[in-house]
Amino acid sequence: MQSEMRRKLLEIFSNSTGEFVSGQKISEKLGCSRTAVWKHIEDLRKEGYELEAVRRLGYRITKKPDKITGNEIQLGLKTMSIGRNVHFEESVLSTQKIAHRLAYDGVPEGTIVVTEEQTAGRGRLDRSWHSPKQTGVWMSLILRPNIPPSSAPQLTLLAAVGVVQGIQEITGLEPDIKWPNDILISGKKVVGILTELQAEADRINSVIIGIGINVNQNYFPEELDDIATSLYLQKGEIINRAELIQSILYKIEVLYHDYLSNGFSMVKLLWESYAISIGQKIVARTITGSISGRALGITSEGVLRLEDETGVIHLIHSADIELVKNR
Ligand code: BTX
Repeated sequence: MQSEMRRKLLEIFSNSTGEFVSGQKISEKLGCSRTAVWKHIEDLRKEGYELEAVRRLGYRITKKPDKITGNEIQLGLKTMSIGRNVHFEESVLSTQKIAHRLAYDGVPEGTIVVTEEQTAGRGRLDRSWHSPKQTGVWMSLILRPNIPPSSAPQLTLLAAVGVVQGIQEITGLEPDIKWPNDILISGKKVVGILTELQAEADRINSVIIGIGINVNQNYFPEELDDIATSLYLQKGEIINRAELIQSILYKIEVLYHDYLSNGFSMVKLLWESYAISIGQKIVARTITGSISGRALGITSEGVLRLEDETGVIHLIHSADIELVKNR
């Protein structure tokens, strides 16, 4: 089916919010014959949509396929700018790489890069991010805030809050955040966030926020088995990834608008309410060594404050955090 026809047809169903739409109405809106409508409906079925057809009432979609191409993300998306421009590819090395190129080329703020599979997904410090086919959300979001580069870590925390809120809304699960960028459920990592900058000394050109969510995996490779989990494994149900992306993008947009108008305080409050490391004994492993102590909270820049055993307060900009279990 022509992609324009397909988009229009899906839009008609999306606007009818689950009610039947008559064949007559569809043929008028698409400007084609009833026979052509029937053919388009059959094409949707072939693509994995389930449709109910009732004489005199018409058609309605009863189940959408679990796809995350641009159309599926945009139909039903409530945002104004975030996710309005979608760059989708079936398989990529890393969505970050593509987003860097697009950001450099000047795409609008809010553009997202989404894929079904990454063959060289990246974590922080050149670590790899396991991104198997059709099971996760692997996406990069391009923002262009007018803030100094030193404030960019705040956006990692903002994205983490948005992702937690989206997961809560769609699944009812209650994830925790571990500073700065891990989202955990039952102590296992379900989301990783990687924030990268294109910036000059005192000015940000763009912030590229990479978000990796384990959604429908039912197993992990041995090396990740102890530390990783998916929403499916936690909830026991397949989760619709397009709806999850829509919810997360909306939450991020609301937070981002508030952040640009009123500053970091709202995000900070929300972030602290989801954070598990605050108030606890932790070990922070930085590239220069390890520091153990109690996590006091984050600064207004999003930097972690850690008090060691001698009472000295350290500001941690980047580290891996391990929670120390109370004996
Ligand atoms: P991180 O450095 O905090 O985490 C990477 C570590 O997490 C790995 O060394 C491994 O131990 C573990 N890990 C790898 N894959 C997974 C997984 N699927 N689930 C749980 N644990 C895993 C976190 O970095 C930042 C990840 C960002 C990923 C997104 S996906 C879209 C975008 N494109 C891209 O290449 N990266 C980002």
